[in-house]
Amino acid sequence: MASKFLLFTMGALPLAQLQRQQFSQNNEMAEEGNTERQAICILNSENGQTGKGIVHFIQSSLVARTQIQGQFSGLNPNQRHGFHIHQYGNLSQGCVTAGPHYNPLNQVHGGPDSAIRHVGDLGNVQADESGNAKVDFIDHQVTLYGPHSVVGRACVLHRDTDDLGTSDNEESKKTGNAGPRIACGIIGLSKE
Ligand SMILES: [Cu+2]
Ligand SMILES: [Zn+2]
Repeated sequence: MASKFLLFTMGALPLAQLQRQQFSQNNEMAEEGNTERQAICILNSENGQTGKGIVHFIQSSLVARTQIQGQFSGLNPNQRHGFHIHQYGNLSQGCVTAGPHYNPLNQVHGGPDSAIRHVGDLGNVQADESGNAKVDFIDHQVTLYGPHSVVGRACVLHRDTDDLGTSDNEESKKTGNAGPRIACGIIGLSKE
């Protein structure tokens, strides 16, 4: 009797349709952000440079802020280096093809704590006397979910210090005068 009943209900709602419904429900749950997402960016040195690093992005849900943890080496000792998310995950010509700072809201350049900033503006990493640096902070604009997700874009480390948009020149409002790109990598989904 049970199998006859099942056949009857399946006849009323074809199996393919049932599977489609299940699939879209699963997708919606993922888009609602009920599950944690993590991403990783492995920054390799540009030609002739020594800086490199690994950065982890951790976001427990769509509405949570993103934790960003990174380790860098081969930097200029005791110097701050600009660090950003750039628009494209295209490193075919090196870091230059990553394009400009990721800026989906069409704002001017700032720092991570600025009210007005590019989404990709993550400030600077401070190198110690050995040229190593660590960062561990929560960012309020970077997300791994939805249309402004940074997954598939690039993280870029610069030779110079990002002035966070505070200098009195045009470039400050675009790039923070962080200078050439010394290392970069593509942000990809990861598990841990
Ligand atoms: Cu940059
Ligand atoms: Zn910027």
